[in-house]
Amino acid sequence: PLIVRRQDYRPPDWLVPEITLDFSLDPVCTQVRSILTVRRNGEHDRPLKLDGDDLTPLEVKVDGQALTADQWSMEGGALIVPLSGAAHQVETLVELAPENNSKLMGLYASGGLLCTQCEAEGFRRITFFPDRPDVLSRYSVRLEADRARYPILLANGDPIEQGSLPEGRHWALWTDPFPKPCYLFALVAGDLACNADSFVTMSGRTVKLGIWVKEADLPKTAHAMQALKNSMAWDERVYGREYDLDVFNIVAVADFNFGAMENKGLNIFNSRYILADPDTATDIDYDGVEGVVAHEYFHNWSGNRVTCRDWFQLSLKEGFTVFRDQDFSADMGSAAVKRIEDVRVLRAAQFQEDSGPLAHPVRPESYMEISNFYTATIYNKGAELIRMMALMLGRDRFRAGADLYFERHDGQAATCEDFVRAMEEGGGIELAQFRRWYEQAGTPRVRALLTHDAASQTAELVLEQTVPPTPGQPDKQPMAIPLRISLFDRESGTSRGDELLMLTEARQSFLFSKFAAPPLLSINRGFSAPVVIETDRTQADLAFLSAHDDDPFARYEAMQQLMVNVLVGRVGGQAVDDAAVVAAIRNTATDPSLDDAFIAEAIRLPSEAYIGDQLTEVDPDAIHAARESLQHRIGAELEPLWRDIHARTQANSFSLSAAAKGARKLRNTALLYLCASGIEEGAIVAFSQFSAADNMTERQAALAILANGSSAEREAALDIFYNRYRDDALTLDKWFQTQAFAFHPDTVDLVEELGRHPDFTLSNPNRIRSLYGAFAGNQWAFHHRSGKGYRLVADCIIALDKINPQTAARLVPPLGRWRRFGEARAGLMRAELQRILAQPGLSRDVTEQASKSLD
Ligand code: HT7
Ligand code: ZN
Repeated sequence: PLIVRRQDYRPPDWLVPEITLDFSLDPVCTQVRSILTVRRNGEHDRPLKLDGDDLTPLEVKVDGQALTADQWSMEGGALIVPLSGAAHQVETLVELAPENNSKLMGLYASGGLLCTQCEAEGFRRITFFPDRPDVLSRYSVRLEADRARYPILLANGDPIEQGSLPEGRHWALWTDPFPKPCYLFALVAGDLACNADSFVTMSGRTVKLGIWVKEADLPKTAHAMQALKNSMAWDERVYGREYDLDVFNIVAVADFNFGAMENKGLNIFNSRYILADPDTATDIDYDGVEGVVAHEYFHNWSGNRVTCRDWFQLSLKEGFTVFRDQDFSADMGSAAVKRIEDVRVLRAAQFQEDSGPLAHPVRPESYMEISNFYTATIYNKGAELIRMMALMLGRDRFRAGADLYFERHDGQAATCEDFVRAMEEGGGIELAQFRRWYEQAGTPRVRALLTHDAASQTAELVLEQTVPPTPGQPDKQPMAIPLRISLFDRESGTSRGDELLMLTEARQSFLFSKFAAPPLLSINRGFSAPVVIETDRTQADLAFLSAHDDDPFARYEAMQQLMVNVLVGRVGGQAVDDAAVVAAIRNTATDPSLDDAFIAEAIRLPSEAYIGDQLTEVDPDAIHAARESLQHRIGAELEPLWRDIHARTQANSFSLSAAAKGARKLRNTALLYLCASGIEEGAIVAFSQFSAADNMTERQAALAILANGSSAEREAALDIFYNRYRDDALTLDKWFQTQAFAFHPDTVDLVEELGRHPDFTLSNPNRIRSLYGAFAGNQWAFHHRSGKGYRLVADCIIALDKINPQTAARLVPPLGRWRRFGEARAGLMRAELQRILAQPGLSRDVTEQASKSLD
């Protein structure tokens, strides 16, 4: 398959300033007539090339004249039309069968609706068009459909007119005044109910807001609507960005390849990021709704008004928008806890990616299939790059840089370089070396050694950085790494405050004066840079920081490191004492100055995968055993404390306040430790929380704890849960997911069985992710020494590739981590990758992921 390279970028040969689309909608046969106003771009004699995927032109006209078959040609799905003049009107007609579109790209049917997904290259499955983000057009869209089946007809922009037609059909006309790339095109037709509201913008315009769902789901849309209004106000307050159309619509659909899509004025969402009520959504789900609604809304400026020149610039919109949504969520709740959660996600997904065969820079150099590049590196590491620039600039100068970026590039398709230059010029900073973050893949490692000289009363901090080799990049240059540090006095437990050090060399030394006694180093506070820090701090040092560090992230980090040291030591066969861990947990859990949410984060054990990431070779069984045994010890040693906390955090009524959410988080952690302690009535306590809970956060946590064991309560709870939610797809996903995540010796067999369950289907990506996605993230179960876990996931990839290659390709990376798992497992994993690659007719999506994973 063809490789697309960043270096080969060339401006489009033809521009399309205007497009008129006419849809006659029907699930079996939809007709799409499009009229493109095309304009030659520069001096050349190249023909017009209109991308197409699985399309057959039924008519081709130029300036109103039908072309004969010899006046156009097809080239790999694209329509080639030689044109003589500087500007023409080109008209095509195609037919689509949305009902048969299982790839969920282009126009497809979901739960009785017709809807679209065009990013990255779905528009070419709807009509012939130059499907690239630097071709911006004004859209006028007419939709026609059966009124009884599709009473609501939505498209981008503002509604202009609507009317009735014979034979029970009706039509609606929408126009979007803002030129946009075709990946932002959208339409929805269906029987939908609306949660209608409004927002008055900073200049006094009233915007009509609509969240469109199935009638029965309307009561579950309140949280999303509030999140939307909060996002609109936040973008005005923090970035001075106002919404620009008269309407903003969101539609929730059940079958969706991703989280959501920021189509101009018509966002389309995976229903799991819209629907929430206490009975079915956990606090994490509620936060997900808020974060994704904000993310898609913020794209209106960072992505839509200023879009990407080409897909290598994807992080321009995604990294910046993730940064914006993280900052928004931090403002809406606890900034400290949000930062901890974001770093946990970064480490779990992006650090893993960066250290494996699929590592790539934030601005990649090449791809086979762009859908494979919607990665944690583009999104989450991309957001960290923006965060580092914001830190180096400070709030006001960062805002000046962002203002310049939006003003300078409004209505344009821009590059990452444009963004960095705007930060340099608007913010007054030089970022030459910093640009390496966009170019070099791999997570930098920083070794920090602090020494003290009593005679001169100075402390010297020596920092050494290395950036590991990654595919195609064997040698790396030093990065510009902003590190927030602080030096603590061991006697008083206080520090002189925060300092920002810029590490730019491979090795650099920093001198600090007036330290009569050796201070203690707190480094990468707030996780100021996405790096791995190595220090020689002792367990006593870490325990000290876990009690005294005034930076919440650093305090959390000290706790984590304390635990990691014990676990890694034990996996390596050392008899490491855990007394410091138990004491630090007791200390943290009883510190009245800390809030419940922070305590829950700080006292939680690192995941099995994270422990594996610290080792040169991962032994999933040894890691599982070590972690379980430490969990048991913490549970048993502090059993009365867990009972107290579990009782104290019980609420009388449900609330979504930060305090109530924090209390639930801590209550679930207390239940986990209490059950891990080995008390006889553990399963009964968990079952009673499961039964009495008035909310999904406590119910699912109790179910997950029971699912780890083999009690009678386990079966009872799973049955109750299934029977209660069997008709609610999003909640039934939790039933599959909880079992796939379970630390149970039989998980691998159970997942095999669940794959044959009548409620399991390969046609719904949420269901696939809840079973196979969750299972592949369960290190102990997935890496079952039999290799059965690998076979199950590979079977799923092979079957799914024929239906939905994009979702299939997302299951490949866990198999690609074979280098880290010892010879026996590596051999089994490689064999599955080879089996996948040997399948006839394999998609480009899976081919790219599997072949790179074997390299
Ligand atoms: N910008 C959106 C990306 C997206 C997507 C990409 C590939 C295939 C399907 C997709 N659905 C949505 C999501 C976002 O980042 O906001
Ligand atoms: Zn996005």
